[in-house]
Amino acid sequence: MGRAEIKLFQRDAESVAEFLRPRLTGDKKVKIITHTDADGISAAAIIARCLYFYDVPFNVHFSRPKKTEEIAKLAEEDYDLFIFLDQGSGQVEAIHKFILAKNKDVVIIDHHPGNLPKHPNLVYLNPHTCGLNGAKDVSASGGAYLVAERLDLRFRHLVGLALIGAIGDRQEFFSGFTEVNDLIAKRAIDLEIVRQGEGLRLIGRSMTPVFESLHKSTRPFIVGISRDPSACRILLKELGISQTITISEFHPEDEKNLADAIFSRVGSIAEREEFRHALWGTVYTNTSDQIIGPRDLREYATILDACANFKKADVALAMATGDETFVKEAMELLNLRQDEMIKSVGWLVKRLDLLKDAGNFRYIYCGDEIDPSLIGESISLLIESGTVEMDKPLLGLVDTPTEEVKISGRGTPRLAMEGVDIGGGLNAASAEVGGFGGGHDVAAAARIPADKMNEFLNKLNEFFARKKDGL
Ligand SMILES: [Mn+2]
Repeated sequence: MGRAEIKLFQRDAESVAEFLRPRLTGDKKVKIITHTDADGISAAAIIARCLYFYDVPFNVHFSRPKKTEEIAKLAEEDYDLFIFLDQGSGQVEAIHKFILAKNKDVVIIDHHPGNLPKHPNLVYLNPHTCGLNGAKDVSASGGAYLVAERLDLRFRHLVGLALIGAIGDRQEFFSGFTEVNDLIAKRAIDLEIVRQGEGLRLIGRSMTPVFESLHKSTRPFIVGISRDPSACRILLKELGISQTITISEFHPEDEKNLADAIFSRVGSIAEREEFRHALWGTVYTNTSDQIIGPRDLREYATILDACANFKKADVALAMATGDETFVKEAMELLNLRQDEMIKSVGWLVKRLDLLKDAGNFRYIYCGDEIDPSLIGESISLLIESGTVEMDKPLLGLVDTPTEEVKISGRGTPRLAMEGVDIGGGLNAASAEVGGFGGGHDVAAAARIPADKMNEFLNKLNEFFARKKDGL
């Protein structure tokens, strides 16, 4: 991978811009269909801001990728142009059958794989058709941004949103961004629209007093600090740091001192790279006043996701399109989300006595202590807390109200490189006990009948053992 693939992707972005230009005259009505997460919201915000600029009437709809019958219904709506963001590649057949067949226009900006046949009324931008990796090299927001930039260089101040979407989709790695994301980040930094630095990566660094950031910290959950207000107070007092300023207002020396104090307080946890990188590393700061809300890009992505989690993606979109009146509500939703997550991950960290080693993976059965909708993220946060060794996959299991057990599995990029495929494992083992599941090599989920838990764990252990032996 490299220059040639990135060039192809940029050429495709130009084709989408060319397709859009004559359709942005204001007499065509546009429907945007996008995903309910930070990437989908950021991508929609970028395109929405272009449409505002050109006075094009439009409507934004948030949903999971649509089923065939839903696309048939969508085609009945009174719009001339349908823009699918962060989805659409997997629905091309239905899009052809129902929307293109009605002589309507379609744009797909997506980073999920799919079979994309050509049609005169369809253009798409997708890293998979350019030899790039859609899971890590670019998100839907990155694609949307490149299209916007080609429409008019004045949209360049939106570049922060491209990176917010990538961060939301966890496309930022210990070593930084890759390929198209890397190109976008470098350009944003060169143009001084985004500033890159090193610092504490705690959520809230640009908007919340440090005391709040610390005692509500889930990324990472800091043993002995998170959920312990008096420990936070003492720590800040010892360092002579005011509780009420934000981390971004710190003297650079204080920021380093606070990090060192935390590292020394957590003892051997400080040696776990998941914890180290979660606490300290690259931070990106938006400097353009065209994007309102938090300046820190990770914080921004977390807020968008928090809104989406409470089914308030419209609040997130309003903020991301520049409506100041929604910032407060978005921040409140972030607060609620953090309360929820810190309760779950706090419980996990406290009950590590329940953690069991199955041989080829570790697991923790939580009964009904953690909500099934939160277990996946909770396990990710448990890993970032540095309290579990990650030389093998980690699974969280919870009871559901429907007499099932939900399983969320998480690995690390290193395990994936060694060939550990959690999605494949959960898929195979759940199928063998009458359940279902799947996902990616580093993150996956499954559901099984409640009485089949032990059988499932044995099957999964065998699956990983077979893979290890190269069978
Ligand atoms: Mn995405």
